[in-house]
Amino acid sequence: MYSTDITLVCIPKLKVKGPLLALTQLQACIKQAGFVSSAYDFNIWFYNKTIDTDLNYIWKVLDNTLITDKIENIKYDYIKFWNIFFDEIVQKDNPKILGISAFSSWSYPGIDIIVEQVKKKYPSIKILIGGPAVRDAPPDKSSYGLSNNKDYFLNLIDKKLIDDYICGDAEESIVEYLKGNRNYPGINNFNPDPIVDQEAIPTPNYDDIDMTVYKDPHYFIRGSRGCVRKCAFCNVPLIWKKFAWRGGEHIADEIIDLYEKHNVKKFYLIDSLTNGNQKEFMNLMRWISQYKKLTKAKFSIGGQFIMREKKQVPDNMFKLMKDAGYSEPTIGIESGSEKVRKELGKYFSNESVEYHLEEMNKVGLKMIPLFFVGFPTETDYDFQQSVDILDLFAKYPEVVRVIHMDHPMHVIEGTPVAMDHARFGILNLTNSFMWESKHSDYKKRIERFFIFLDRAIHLNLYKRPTVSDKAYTMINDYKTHSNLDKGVLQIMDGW
Ligand code: B12
Ligand code: SF4
Repeated sequence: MYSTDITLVCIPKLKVKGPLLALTQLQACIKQAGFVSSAYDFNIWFYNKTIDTDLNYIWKVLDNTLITDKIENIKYDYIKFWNIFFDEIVQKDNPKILGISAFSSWSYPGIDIIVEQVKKKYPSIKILIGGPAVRDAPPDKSSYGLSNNKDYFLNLIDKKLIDDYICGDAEESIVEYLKGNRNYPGINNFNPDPIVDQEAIPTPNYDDIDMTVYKDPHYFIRGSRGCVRKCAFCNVPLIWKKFAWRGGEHIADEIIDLYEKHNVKKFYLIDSLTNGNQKEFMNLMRWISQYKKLTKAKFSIGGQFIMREKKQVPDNMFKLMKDAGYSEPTIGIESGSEKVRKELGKYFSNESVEYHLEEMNKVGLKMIPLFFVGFPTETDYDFQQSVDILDLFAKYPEVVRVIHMDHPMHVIEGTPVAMDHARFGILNLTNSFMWESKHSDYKKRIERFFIFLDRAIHLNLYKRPTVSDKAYTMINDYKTHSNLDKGVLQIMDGW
């Protein structure tokens, strides 16, 4: 009887723009090693089945049913849909192993239900879990109330709800796992080896994926892992100790290969920063723009980009980005204060911000600037500089349509700010959002958050509905304090 060695699935709640890269990337590695595998996106399947039903509310940006204990409210339906989905897979593929991708702690409520169902209905199928959430440091305590992330996976093993887990990038370890090598770094332990040769990883395999079920299909590409900077608030250097990259030509070949096979319209580079290696970034832009010139191919590329000082920027970079279709990079500006930017680990000046806006405007590029308020050293004066710099962005409406800010400063486990409270002046930390410094407490940071965004709304740089549910939680949190600021309350009333 036909049987796959492993069937991979990703689960809600994810965006519905394409399958997680992990599915197609791991598929390619598994198939290259000669094993039989398949991959399915339960997220989009469930979305398409429920979006026109009474359950459509679970997909709203602000709804947290799928990512918290509230999943209990829809457990009956969730189980029903999962069983229809998985029964079909079992009939078709008869998998020996089910591999589930745990994307973040948002995946835990779904995992809890799925593993119980699979173990009940199909006890002979082994369950393997991997993904960015399988780490010793908690990804996001606040969303699931866990104090130790490791325990989540160890408990699942103890309860025999899963058989194994893999921590870290798994392009190599999943193949070793399938070969029966359980002693490989990262398999059932939290000490994976980094993948040094990024170019040895094959092109993602989309053979099993029906991209027509996505409304605005994106194909994800991995150009690099890790980062060249070590910003005090960020966990990327913690997850990937060394920056590892692929050559620009190598990435371009993959993009072109996928484009020619699947007529792709939108690519998204998942790199934490696409221009970490500036030479290879320029090569990538050059190859893609030349290809486009020769073939008249039309596709866009998205991704995250770091700003540098003007003198470090190659002359023709903006033009090449435009020609390559990398037309709206996301850029971490973080603060309007150069002092705070330096303290948090970003070293570009406001002059450089203006230079980027000007040059991008000239060639017709856009950008999505990222900001946050309340870095521990941010004084009232620094905060005012953040509010003021919005005027600069508003001067370039063709470049900046929207700025992005989800929540005030969040002290993530394992990051420099979390490891060295004294250096950053962090006091009385209750949780990642609730702590004090000489310059702010949680209440003040909520005020700054709303004042900043209110100014952005006035300048047509921000639209309320795109914010995550955290902002609304903060309104409730704010109202538990005394001495509330009338102006801020007024802003909140408008939300
Ligand atoms: C793209 C992205 C998103 C997109 C997702 C797009 C989509 N299609 O849904 C969006 C914007 C929606 C998003 C949202 C969030 N994200 Co995000 N995101 C990323 C990003 C930039 C890339 C992910 C990716 O595709 N990587 C490439 C693939 C190949 O790598 P991978 O997914 O890690 O998979 C590898 C391994 O994990 C493993 N693996 C994966 N699945 C499986 C399955 C099995 C069985 C096995 C064995 C192994 C395995 O092997 C893969 C190959 O090496 C990463 C950071 C990064 N640079 O990787 C953050 C990241 C994954 N996100 C993160 C977080 C916290 C979130 C949010 C919770 C943020 C928030 N508060 O809103 C949400 C939660 C979303 C959710 N649904 O759970 C964290 C996760 C941290 C953690 N340890 O949990 C990361 C690492 C960012 C960070 N610096 O902290 N994200
Ligand atoms: S915030 Fe961006 S630039 Fe800074 S360390 Fe994280 S990924 Fe790198």
